[in-house]
Amino acid sequence: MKYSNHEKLKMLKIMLKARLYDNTIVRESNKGKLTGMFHLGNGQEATGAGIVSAMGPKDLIMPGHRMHTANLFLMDLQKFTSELVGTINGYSKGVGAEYHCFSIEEGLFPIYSMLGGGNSHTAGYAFGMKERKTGGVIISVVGDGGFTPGYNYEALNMAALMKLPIVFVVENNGWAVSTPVSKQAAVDDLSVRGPAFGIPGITIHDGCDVLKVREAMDEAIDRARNFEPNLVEVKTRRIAGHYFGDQMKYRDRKIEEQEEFLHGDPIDRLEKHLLENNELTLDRISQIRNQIQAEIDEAFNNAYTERKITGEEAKNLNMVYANVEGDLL
Ligand SMILES: Cc1ncc(C[n+]2csc(CCOP(=O)(O)OP(=O)(O)O)c2C)c(N)n1
Ligand SMILES: [Mg+2]
Repeated sequence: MKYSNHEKLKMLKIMLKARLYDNTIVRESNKGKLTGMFHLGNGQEATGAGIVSAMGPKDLIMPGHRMHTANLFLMDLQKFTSELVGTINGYSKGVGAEYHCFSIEEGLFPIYSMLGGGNSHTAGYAFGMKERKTGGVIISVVGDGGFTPGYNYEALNMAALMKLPIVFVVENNGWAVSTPVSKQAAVDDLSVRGPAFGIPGITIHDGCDVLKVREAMDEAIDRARNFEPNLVEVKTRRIAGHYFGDQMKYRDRKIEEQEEFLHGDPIDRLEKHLLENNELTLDRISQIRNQIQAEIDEAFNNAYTERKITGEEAKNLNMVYANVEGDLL
């Protein structure tokens, strides 16, 4: 087996934490304790877990907006939760919420709202990393929808020309809100766009298999570290709506099931693999789940006792923009 038991357990814990966290967002929203717009990653956890478990200490990621695997693996659980609840103890003092919660120090690059446009920012950052010889790589994730606008291709072109230490990841979950990928692209695999600009592109068709994603990311990150930018498309599935509360009237679940749209649950699949190889027991799984859930509950309960940011404070731009001094490089 390519990965040790320790590494596989790490991937399982990353996926479980994100799943239990997303389920907690649903539970707390239903109770009326949590307000805001949330993008859930249920069913897509293998993408984030395969990526972040492959990252080295000097690497950064710009995650997708529903990739809580990355937030929860790299960031402090309490500060992330405080940010979601909107308290001044959060990463961005409660003004960033889920979408704009970042921490460069911990390896998390901010998501740019104009989806896909972040690829230009990360390419620029990769140029800085190369100039400064940090030895790090940046992993730049967008969804299938985010990868549609043209500015993505300027980033691919510049990365290829300047041989930047960057891995572009497209998390293709089949949907951009209510638009299926077949209405956004005339090709089956979005990875063909890499070679068009002179960088390798691969598609992982079974993106719910975390070990396959991890293997591809190990290779992709190695290449990028040697200044060979490349593109990885992960085909996965969006089980939930675009945002929590989306009724998904535009989807026909029966047709999706008939078309074998469902790849299986990535967490169940890894657990099954570990159980069959006697690398894990059912007791241990439930112990791990209970422990993670207790930590999540504690983080939410603490956040509810913290002071929420006021409307006036949220409008204060000094709380949004950093003071940048000196040479950016
Ligand atoms: C350039 C741009 N167009 C539209 C939007 C509005 N929007 C927010 S999320 C989203 C869907 C993005 O789909 P995708 O990139 O596939 O990510 P997914 O939500 O499926 O994870 C859209 C269209 C946006 N943020 N940026
Ligand atoms: Mg999508």
